[in-house]
Amino acid sequence: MFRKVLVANRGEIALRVLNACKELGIRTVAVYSEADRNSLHVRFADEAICIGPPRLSESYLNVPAVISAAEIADVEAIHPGYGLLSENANFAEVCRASNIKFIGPPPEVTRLMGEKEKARQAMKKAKVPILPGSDGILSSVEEAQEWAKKVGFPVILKAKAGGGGRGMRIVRSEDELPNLYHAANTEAANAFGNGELYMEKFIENPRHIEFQMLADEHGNVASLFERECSIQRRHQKLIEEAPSLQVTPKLRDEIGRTLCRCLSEIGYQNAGTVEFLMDAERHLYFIEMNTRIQVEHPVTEAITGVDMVKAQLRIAGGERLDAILPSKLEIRGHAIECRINAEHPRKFTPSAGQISVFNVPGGNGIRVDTAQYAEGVIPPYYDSLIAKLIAYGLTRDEAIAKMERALSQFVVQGIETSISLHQEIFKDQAFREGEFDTGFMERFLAARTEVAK
Ligand code: MV4
Repeated sequence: MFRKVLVANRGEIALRVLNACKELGIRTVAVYSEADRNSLHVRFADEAICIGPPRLSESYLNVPAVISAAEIADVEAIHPGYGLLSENANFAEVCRASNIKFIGPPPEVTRLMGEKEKARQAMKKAKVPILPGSDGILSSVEEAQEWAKKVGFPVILKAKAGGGGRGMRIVRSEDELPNLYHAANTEAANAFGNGELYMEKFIENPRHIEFQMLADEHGNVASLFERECSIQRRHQKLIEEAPSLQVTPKLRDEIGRTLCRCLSEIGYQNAGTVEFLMDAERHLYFIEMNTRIQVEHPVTEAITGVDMVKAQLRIAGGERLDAILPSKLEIRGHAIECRINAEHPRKFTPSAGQISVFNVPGGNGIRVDTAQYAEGVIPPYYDSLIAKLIAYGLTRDEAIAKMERALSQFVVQGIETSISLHQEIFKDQAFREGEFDTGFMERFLAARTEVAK
């Protein structure tokens, strides 16, 4: 196992990774920006190195600064957490060139999955179900029209370099296509420096379901089952749960097996998430793959009992999956996560400042991942996630009851948070019955505005 690891992140995930290192007896090095001097990830690491001013581009995204810190501290590996440098293949290549192990997949695989159309073709080749759509990149509006006729409207244009909802256009009829093609093309060229587009059949209000995978460096791959992530607003997830009520044991097993074969063929390594859309007939279709640990990994940890960050470290250290995982992975119980954000619960405007009161709930079935504390300061430069509240029960109803109890005991004063929004969602009948899709939040917020009038 590694002697010393650098954690190239901040906030709750930096703390989560430090904790996993500690439990494995690995020495830890934190990096931090000038705005994070008093952060818990700095306090709890064995060593901490300031890598620059508050702005992300000058600190946490500054590759030479991060690599210099790793060399000065003489670490053997870097864990990137999520966001920031976690899906940057160039960074993983610089790590490799500097003889530092990047804890994640090889840069070649990260690059393949970053090119969404190539990822789609790779999945198709391995018999993972994909949506009807173009075979490769569209070379002109004319070619787009031909594919749209074949696939049938509505279709969606997506940027090859996109993801997370940027550079997409829904096209509902032939006459709309030329304008929307040019709009998507221009937007993608400006946002990603690459305007190339592909096309898929558009699914109206799908559910968003993702499979958690772990792969070792010896060709072994395991599925840690799915998470349901449809409760989101503007591509920001708010609530995730596992397992999904919509996935039957048969479908779970089929998709899991197919993905294991597929990722083994591709040479995937470490943790990864394969995203699917589910249509009204409950069919799953691959859309993209995330090559990092995700925010919502604790719900999978709760239902499988696997410490996924420890698994990441051990995989990167060369261990085999059969030494890391139980002999038979099984789902036990149900877990739900609420992302607590420092933002106005109705307006969604970010809320920076100093926390005065911070009471974290606990007790049976409750887990809170946070790097915040009373008198801590939320800087205005970074994302608004301040805590993840995870409830676990033997049934979904039990997890809901525990979550509602814990939300009522989570007290944050001094800044605004999304806690009251979560409490309202948990009162919603459709949510409680599991009757929701990716259109849920828009409908929920529209109905709430009506009531407020
Ligand atoms: C789609 C889709 C419907 N049909 N693709 C949005 C983000 C990106 N990861 C993929 N997205 C979508 N792709 C087809 N063919 C609808 C969405 C989508 C969505 C997907 C997952 C979670 C939330 C979403 C919210 C709006 C649209």
